[in-house]
Amino acid sequence: MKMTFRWYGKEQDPIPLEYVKQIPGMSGLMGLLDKPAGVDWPEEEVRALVEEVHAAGLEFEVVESVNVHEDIKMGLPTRDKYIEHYCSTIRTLAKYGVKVIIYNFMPVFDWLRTDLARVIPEDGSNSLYFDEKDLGEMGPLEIVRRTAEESHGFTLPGWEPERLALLETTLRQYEGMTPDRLRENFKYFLDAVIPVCEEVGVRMACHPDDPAWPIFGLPRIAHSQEDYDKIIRLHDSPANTVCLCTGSLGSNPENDVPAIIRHFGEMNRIGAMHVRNVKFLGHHHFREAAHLSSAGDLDMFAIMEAIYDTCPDTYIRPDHGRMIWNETGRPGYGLYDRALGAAYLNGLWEALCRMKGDK
Ligand code: DNO
Repeated sequence: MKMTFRWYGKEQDPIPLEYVKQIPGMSGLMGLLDKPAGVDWPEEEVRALVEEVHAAGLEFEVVESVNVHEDIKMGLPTRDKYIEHYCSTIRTLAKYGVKVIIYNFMPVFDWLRTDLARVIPEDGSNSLYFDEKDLGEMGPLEIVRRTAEESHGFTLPGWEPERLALLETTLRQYEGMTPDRLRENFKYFLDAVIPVCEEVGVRMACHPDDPAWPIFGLPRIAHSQEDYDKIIRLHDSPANTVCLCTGSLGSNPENDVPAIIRHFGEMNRIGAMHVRNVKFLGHHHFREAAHLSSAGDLDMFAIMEAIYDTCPDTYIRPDHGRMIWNETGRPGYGLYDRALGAAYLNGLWEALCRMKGDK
C-alpha cells in the first residue's frame, strides 16, 4: 500500500508540500495540473510540477484528476478532438512517471453536498453533509450558487467555474440521456484511451458517483458493484480500473464496501483507493465523519483488511477530512484531519501486517 495525499498545486493549495512530507508514512501525492476538461496538458508544465514534487521528497505516480470533457460524456461529434487531447495527456504523464489517472464519468456534477460545513454537535468540528430533502428544495442552479459561496474562495474539485458557467445549457443537452446511452459514450471513450494506457503503462481509475445514486434526474452509472462490473466489461483490460472511494460507495448502506473491495481487488481492478468514513442520518441523508470506525458507520478495519488481502500494492489516500482546530481551507481538504486519517489508516495497516505475519 502506498499512502498518498491529495494536493492541488502551490497556486491553489494552501498546504505546503513540506507539511505533506512530514505526515508519517506519506509516499507521494494524488495531484494535478489545474486545467479545464478537454485541454491537452502541456509537457513543460507537467515536468515542472513533477520536479517540484520530487524536490519535496514525494512521489508523483497518481494524477487526480484528468477530467473528461462533457462532449465526450454526451457523445457529441466534437468528442474526438477532446479524446485526442486526453490520449496525448496520458502519454505525457506516463513519460514523467505517472502510473494511475483518476477520473469520473458523472454527467455535469462531480460530487455533491447540501452543506459544506455542517457542525458536528458532539465536538464542534464541521464536515461535508448531504440531505436529499434540501436538494429537492434547491435545484441545480441554487446548489451551485450555495456551493461556490461556501467554498472559502477555493475552486472545489469537480466544481470548476468554466464547467459551471455552461450549466443551464449542459443540463438541457442531457435531457433524454439514458444510462445505456451514457454507457455507450463511456465505451467509446474507453476504446480510445485504454489501448494508449496499455502501451505506456498507465491505469485509468474511475471514481464512483458521489453520493451513490442519480441526482437531478441525470443518469449516473458508477455507484454499485454491478455498475462497475458493467464498466469493466465495456473494455476488458487490466488498465481499466476502479478508484474505489469508500465514502462515495458507502453513502448508500446497501453497498457492502469491504465486499466490493474484495470483488475488484481479486480481479486486480483497483487502481487507487480513497478511504474515509460516513455517518448515516437517514434515507439519502449523511454526513462525513472522522476516519476512525467508531466515528461513523463504515468498518474501517474490514476495509483495510480487504485491501490488505486482495490489493495490497494499491495507492491509498485519506479522503475528505473534517475541519478541526480552527483550520480554514478548502472544504474537505484541510491538513489536520486528513493527517490524522492517514496516521490512523497507517496504524491499521501496521497491525494487519503484524497479525498476518508480514513485516
Ligand atoms: C471529491 C473527489 C472527486 C474525485 C473525482 C475524480 O472530493 O473525490 O472530485 O476527485 O470524481 O475525477
